Amino acid sequence: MKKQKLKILLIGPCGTGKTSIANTLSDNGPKWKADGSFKLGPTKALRIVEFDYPDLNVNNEHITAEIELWDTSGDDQYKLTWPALRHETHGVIFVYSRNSTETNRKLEIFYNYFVTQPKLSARQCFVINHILPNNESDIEMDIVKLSPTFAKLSQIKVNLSENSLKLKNDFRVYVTSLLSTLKNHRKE
Ligand SMILES: Nc1nc2c(ncn2[C@@H]2O[C@H](COP(=O)(O)OP(=O)(O)OP(=O)(O)O)[C@@H](O)[C@H]2O)c(=O)[nH]1
Ligand SMILES: [Mg+2]
Repeated sequence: MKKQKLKILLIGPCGTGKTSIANTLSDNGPKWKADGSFKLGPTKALRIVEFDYPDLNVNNEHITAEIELWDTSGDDQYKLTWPALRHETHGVIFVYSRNSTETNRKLEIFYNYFVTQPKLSARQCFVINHILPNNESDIEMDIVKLSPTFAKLSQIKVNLSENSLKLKNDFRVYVTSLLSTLKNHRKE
């Protein structure tokens, strides 16, 4: 069966659950605990999680996707790593948890740097709205819609504590469509 490597970035503001999502998708690494007995710490710059998706049907061709999921930190202090992050990237997944002016501002900066500048297409992107429980101090006063840039991207809303299987299924669909998009790019 044909194999294809895919470098996929997981980017978004700090504390939106990127590491939690990466660990869920790869069935690996520590998970947060619903009873609060374990919390994930902030990612230091980057971790790369590798796993395979065998036997994906991409326009009637069977392909094993060898996925490198780059679980990045949302902290601006690691901006120096950005050129390495976007180098030869096939796909970009944006993660956010609450709609706010600040979230929009950050997502726009990420989109411009990781999608517009390297000329990726909207079809190579995926947006995850990760529902995290708000605590009192966290309640957002300025709930705003995501900017029009994001309206055209494929988007899901997920609550890992209720339905992590949905995340896995939607990710599989995204990977299959990404492989198909890359195949079409090569034909052009
Ligand atoms: N209740 C709940 N908490 C979660 C969930 N996912 C993550 N958390 C907690 O939310 C916090 C942030 O999650 P992370 O996955 O570390 O967030 P991140 O986007 O990787 O953050 P950075 O690495 O700092 O950019 C951690 O304290 C987690 O334990 C979830 O699905 N439900
Ligand atoms: Mg992290």
